[in-house]
Amino acid sequence: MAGTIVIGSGGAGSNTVSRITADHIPVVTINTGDHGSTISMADGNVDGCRGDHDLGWALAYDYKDDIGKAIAGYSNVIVTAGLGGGTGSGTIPVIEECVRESKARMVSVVSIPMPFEKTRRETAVRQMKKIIQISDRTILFDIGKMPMRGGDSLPISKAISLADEMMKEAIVRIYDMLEGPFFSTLSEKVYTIAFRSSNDPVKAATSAMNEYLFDADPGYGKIIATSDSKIGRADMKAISETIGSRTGIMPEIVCGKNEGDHNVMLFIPISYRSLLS
Ligand SMILES: Nc1nc2c(ncn2[C@@H]2O[C@H](COP(=O)(O)OP(=O)(O)OP(=O)(O)O)[C@@H](O)[C@H]2O)c(=O)[nH]1
Ligand SMILES: [Mg+2]
Repeated sequence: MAGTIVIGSGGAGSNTVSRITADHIPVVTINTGDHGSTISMADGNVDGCRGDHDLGWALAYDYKDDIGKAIAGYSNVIVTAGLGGGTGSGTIPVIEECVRESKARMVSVVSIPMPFEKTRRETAVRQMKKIIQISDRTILFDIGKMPMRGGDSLPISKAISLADEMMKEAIVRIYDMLEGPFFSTLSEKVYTIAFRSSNDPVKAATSAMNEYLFDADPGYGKIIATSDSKIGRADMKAISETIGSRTGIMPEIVCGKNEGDHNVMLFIPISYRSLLS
C-alpha cells in the first residue's frame, strides 16, 4: 500500500476538493443527490441531507462498499468537509471505518461555520469532537476567523471561498508531505494552520503568526513551519527565533525544494483535551 487520496464530502468538502488542480493528487467527492460527485448518494433524488447527519451516516453506510473501493490500496486518506450539515459530517465516521479496515491513516481537514450560524455551529462543535477522536490527525478551520484576513468587512461568500482556498492549500501541503516523515512530525492530534505568501520567508512566517484559523494557544506544543521553497540558514534561524520568542517553544522547520516565492504554512497545535472538554 502506498500513496494518499483526498476525499471531499458534502457541499463544502466537494467545493474544496474541486479547487485541487494538481494532476498527481487523486480526489474523490461524495455528496447526496449530486450526480456530479464520484459517489452520488441517494441517486440524485434528494437535495442533500438538510443538516441531518444521522441520515448522512445511514446513506454512507449504504455506499460503504463504494467508499471502501475508492480508498483501496492507499495508505493515507485526507478527508475534508464543512461541519454543521448532514452529508459531510455524517459520512466521516463511515469513511473512518473503511480506513481502519484497509489499515490506512486518516487526516481530517474540517471547518466550523460562522458564529451567526448559531445552531449549525453548535452542532458542528459536537461533530468536531467525534471527528477528532476517530481521526489520526485533525486540522481545524473556523470560518469565523477568515474575515480577519481581509479586514472585518469581508462578505460571507468571500469568507467561505477564502476558507475553501485555505483548506485546499492545507490539503495540498499535507499531501505533499505525508509521503515523507511528515506524519510523525505532526506529533499532536489536532492542529490549525496559518498561511502567508511572500518572497521573504521570515516576513511570511511573522505575519502568519498573527492569523491562526482556529483559536489556539501559541504556547501549546511545537509549531511546524513549512515552506514549499528552500529557506536559507539565516532565514531559518530568524524564523525559529521569531516563533520561539512569541511562544516559548522553538518550531520545527520543514522546507521543500522549489525556487521562488515562499508559501509559508504554519501548523499550530491545539490542545486536544481543551477541545474535548
Ligand atoms: N468552506 C465552505 N463551507 C461551506 C460551503 N457551503 C457551506 N459551508 C459551510 O459548511 C457547513 C456545511 O454545509 P454543507 O457542506 O453544505 O453541508 P453538507 O455536508 O453538504 O450537508 P447536507 O447539505 O445537510 O447534506 C455550512 O453550515 C456552512 O457553514 C462552501 O462552499 N465552502
Ligand atoms: Mg449539501
